[in-house]
Amino acid sequence: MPSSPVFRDSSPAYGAIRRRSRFTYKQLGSLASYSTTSPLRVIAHIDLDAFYAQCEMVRLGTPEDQPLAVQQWQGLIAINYPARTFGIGRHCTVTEARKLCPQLIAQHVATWKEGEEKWAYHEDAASHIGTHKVSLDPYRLQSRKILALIKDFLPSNRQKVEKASIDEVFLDLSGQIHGILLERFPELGNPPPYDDPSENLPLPSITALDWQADALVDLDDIEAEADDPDWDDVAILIGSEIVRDIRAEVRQQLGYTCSAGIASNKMLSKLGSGHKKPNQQTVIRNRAVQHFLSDMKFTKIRNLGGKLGEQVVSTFDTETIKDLLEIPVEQIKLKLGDDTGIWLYNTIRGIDASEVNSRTQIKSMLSAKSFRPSINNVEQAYKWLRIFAADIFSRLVEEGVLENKRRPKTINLYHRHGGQTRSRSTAIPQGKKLDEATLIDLAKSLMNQIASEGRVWPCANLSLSVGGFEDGVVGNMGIGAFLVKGDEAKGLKTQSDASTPSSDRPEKRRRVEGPSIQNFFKRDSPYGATEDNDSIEDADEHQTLRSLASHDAEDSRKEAGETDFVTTKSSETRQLSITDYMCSRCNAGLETAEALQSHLDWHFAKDLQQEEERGRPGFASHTSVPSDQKQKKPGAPSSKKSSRGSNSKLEQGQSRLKFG
Ligand code: TTP
Ligand code: CA
Ligand code: CA
Repeated sequence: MPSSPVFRDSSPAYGAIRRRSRFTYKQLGSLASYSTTSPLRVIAHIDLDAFYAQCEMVRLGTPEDQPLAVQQWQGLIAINYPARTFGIGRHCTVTEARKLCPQLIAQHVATWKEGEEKWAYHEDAASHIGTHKVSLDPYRLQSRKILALIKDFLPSNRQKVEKASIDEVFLDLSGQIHGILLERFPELGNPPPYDDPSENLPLPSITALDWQADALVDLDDIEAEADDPDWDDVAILIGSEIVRDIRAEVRQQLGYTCSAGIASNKMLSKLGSGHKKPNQQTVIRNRAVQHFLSDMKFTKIRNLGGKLGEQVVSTFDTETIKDLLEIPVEQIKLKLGDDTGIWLYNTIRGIDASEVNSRTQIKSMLSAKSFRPSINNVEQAYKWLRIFAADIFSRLVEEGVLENKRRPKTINLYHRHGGQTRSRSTAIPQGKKLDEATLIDLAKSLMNQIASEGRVWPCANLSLSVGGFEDGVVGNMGIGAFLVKGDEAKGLKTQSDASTPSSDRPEKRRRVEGPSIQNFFKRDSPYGATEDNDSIEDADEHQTLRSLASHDAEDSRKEAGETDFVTTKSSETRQLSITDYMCSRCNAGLETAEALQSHLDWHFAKDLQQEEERGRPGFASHTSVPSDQKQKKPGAPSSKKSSRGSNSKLEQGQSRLKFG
């Protein structure tokens, strides 16, 4: 039977069902206020294609079809799509990659050379792992430019943009779409019948939507494709138009291609952006969600890639969403606890009410290096501390430390010797302008304190971090403070709040915890409560672990934005497959024991950093603080020391696990 809209409208049987929208006036209104429960909500996730590789291509003016990979020591950390057609992946060494594709350009990442003041692209960097440290500054810079362009593209009062990692953002387009809907469909502006907002809207006055070249996920019920669209379809279509325009703008202005997902929430949009790559966007309409999810492994969902996902697999003995859908919520709650259970139950049904969080303030910065071979004296350590300080200071300058916009309160040094880790931290003097020399002096003095304990050499890892960021003091802002308007004025309000005596206020205010599921993730993975991780500029309190890390060797991947990252190569004598070593905390697969150790160092340093930021004395789950150090003298630097005993959590990850 033909089912044209005309036919249905004229048929009493259909007409009765379909004359009005499934959505109410009230729900339409909730779109304007970015309500996370609005059924018309539209969220987009944009992820840059082969990001570091594209950065190098743009910088070098490389032709589009030229295979190019970004090299870090002997490994590859980003591979452009032309190079991928040769079978080159992150698992390849440079040598292997060149065999697969002799015309490959392997561009080494920029490095800080021991003793130099600034990072640079050094021709011979790959052979100097001992004296160079990776700099990701060039990529951060591009990342910032892209983010700024995306923001600028959106109406100034509608910029709900969350930076989720160095190469991805979430956009909540709801407010903007609400405006466009009212413009295009003036009938929506009419008052509801009987002035009752719970009345259903009229159906959209169009029957066919033009999705252009978007990858459209099939509907749950294929036959339903012939049905008239409802307002959620129209809203998501407008969302996909906006995203298409943004992508074109990024391409045109800055030369980058990206992929995107458009859906009703963050989880789905993120899955969407990875669905078709490169340079494509995928739309997941509400009516297509079940179909989209049903054949998927739930470990692909953000937050389920790591330890939690593994727990779910072993608890319910399945990897598929389809199987999990059969399990009653009570049973899931029983096994995983109420919060996690409910979260999982909703998630596999495509339900996710998490907010797109547009705060973009950094919470901490970390600069670190794992030494192979280890370093043996304080002079060598100083050389690295100078580089760390320069690295951190250059990022502080970008954060506006010179203008006193924001400044860190504490500095922390983490040191590893053998199985033992030590950390010292101290306050950064607040009275005077913060400069690089001050950071170096503080770092050296922390180093001296650690060294004075004896038995600290050889040292296998040093990490320097600053944290406890505070907004600048209004009184110091000079005349500029009187010449502000709009958003800036709002910013100032925050600053003056922050300058009240309780120095922790801004951080505290942001630390409004969501349900305890958030805490579960915090402990579970370095990527925190979202899939994302080490977002460098967006330190979201809900994702405490996503702070600023500029690691070295294997560690730059942590800025990538993926839960299930693979490590880069660190040694030429690699025999084990990439997943031979698993991190017990986040399930990352590491290829060598050293890489795993570096990775664990990273967790450890991040944990310490967080504890410092929270001002909590304890660190029970990961370290044992010697009793003589538990009592901290007022004003004395805090000190932490731990040894990874057999009962230590970190030790577990060192066991060798075989996965295929
Ligand atoms: P991804 O977004 O995971 O990957 P990608 O942008 O290279 O490729 P895709 O087109 O599939 O999105 O990571 C972003 C950048 O982070 C990547 O270009 C390099 C860096 N990175 C690492 O350094 N190591 C890693 O293991 C991963 C996964 C990423
Ligand atoms: Ca990417
Ligand atoms: Ca990414």
